[in-house]
Amino acid sequence: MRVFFDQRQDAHAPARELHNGEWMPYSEKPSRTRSILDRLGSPAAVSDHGLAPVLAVHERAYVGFLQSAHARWLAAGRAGDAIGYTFPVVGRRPLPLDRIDAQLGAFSYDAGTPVAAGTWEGAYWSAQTALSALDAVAGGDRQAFALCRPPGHHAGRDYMGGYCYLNNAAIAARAARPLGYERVAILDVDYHHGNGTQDIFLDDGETFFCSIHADPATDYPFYWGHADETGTGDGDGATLNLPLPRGTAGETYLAVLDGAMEAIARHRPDLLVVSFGADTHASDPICAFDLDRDDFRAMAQRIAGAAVPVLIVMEGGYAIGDLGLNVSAFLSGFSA
Ligand code: Q9C
Ligand code: ZN
Repeated sequence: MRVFFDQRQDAHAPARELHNGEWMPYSEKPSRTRSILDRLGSPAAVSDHGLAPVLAVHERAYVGFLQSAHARWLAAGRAGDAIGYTFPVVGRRPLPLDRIDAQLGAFSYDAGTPVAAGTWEGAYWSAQTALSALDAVAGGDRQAFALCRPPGHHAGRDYMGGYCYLNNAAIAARAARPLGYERVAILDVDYHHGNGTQDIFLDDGETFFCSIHADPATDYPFYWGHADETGTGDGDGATLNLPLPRGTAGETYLAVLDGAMEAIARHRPDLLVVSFGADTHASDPICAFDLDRDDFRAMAQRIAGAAVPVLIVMEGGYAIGDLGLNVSAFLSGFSA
């Protein structure tokens, strides 16, 4: 399976995040991609698809904010990474405020997602990586792996959060339609619920979104991912959330995945996009499932059983020492 990655993605390197009330080193580090590439070998080249596929998912004002936020943070006399502290999510009037702090709040929902000097460059190339892997699938590859970093599944049309800025999986899923894929399914197997992806496709009946994740009653992002969120309008029934308790191990997880694959099959997709997070592994430092590498391989075998082309998009996974082994175990299941 071809692996897509562009070195410019690693321009994104925030220093720290607010975690459990304390400043901690940022978990979503450039060394994540190095750990993975050490195991997977040289990546295929990423090509530039421009901004149009990004703007098919994200609001122009939000994209402009991402492009300019760090420069405007410095212009306001600040140092380091730009980070908000006021989040107008309740009521959220569309006030066109220019103040950098107001915009950092308006375009995000958490304090764990700073805008660093290289964030736009990294996020832009991460999205281009997903689009390039999509081209490989459209060109006949059975599967392709987009080594996206920064990840994307927590980012919505006009917001960042959870280490995510541009929603790479959503951008690829939207770009797939003009390539002839009418019915797309997105399976999100990151430890955390893919709230951004869910929001983007919530009222879209052609795109089926299914997520298996830690119960948001106990885990981030808390306010999305509950089992009663099933889609709205035309998308009624095209969202399926399968929350699981902390400590879930392989047997339970794989049985739930079987159910997810049956639901996906009922949608009759001609393309499956997998948002893959390795943060379900038992060794992940910030997550609490109990999967091992054999479980990762078994997951991929079940997904491959869908007999549709699969675009795999990297999301989370923070056990940096093991990350390359964990990701390559997952990918190996597609050829087993
Ligand atoms: N530092 C992904 O796995 N952590 N995102 C909340 C604040 C947020 C994880 C504590 C976890 C986001 C792509
Ligand atoms: Zn995650």
